[in-house]
Amino acid sequence: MHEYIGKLQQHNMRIGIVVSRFNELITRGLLQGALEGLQRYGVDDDNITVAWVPGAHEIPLVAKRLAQSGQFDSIVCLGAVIRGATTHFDYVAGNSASGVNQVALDTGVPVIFGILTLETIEQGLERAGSKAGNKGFEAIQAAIEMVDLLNQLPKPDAAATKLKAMVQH
Ligand code: INI
Repeated sequence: MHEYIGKLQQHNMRIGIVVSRFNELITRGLLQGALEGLQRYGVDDDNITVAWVPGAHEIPLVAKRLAQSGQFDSIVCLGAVIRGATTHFDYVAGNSASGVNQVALDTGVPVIFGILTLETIEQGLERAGSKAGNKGFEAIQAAIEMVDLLNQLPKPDAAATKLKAMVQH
């Protein structure tokens, strides 16, 4: 039997963080938790890049650019979508979730979903450092674990991947 599990250890990991300005009170808390996590696990400051976007809707495009650059081992996405009186919430929350997921599948780079979907601002503040821990910190742990796991797993078969890309075009 072959069993794999990512460890919370990193060697010279390069990380891109995409964070949204919408609901900035919450997202700044998430970013702070993420930066504390990176410091805790010994990630070099020079290996950390932060890109701010207007809202959660813009996160996937910027995450994709960073992932495609080849300069990052993982991308961490941080945002806060709060349910309002309109259906806007469903579009922003749904599209950002599926967009982030798609970037990971398209690029093979682990893209971590640290976008909170919330009923109230209070719930967001609780999850961004006040009562219920910090989801930004947890997102960093997920990133480190995924990078380690993917390093352990068998690499994609280059020939098969190239053939599939040719067939799709
Ligand atoms: N963006 C968020 O990050 N959170 C929200 O709660 C939110 N709401 O509720 O509207 C939100 N909207 C902005 C959206 O992400 C885009 O920036 C905007 O639509 C421009 O494309």
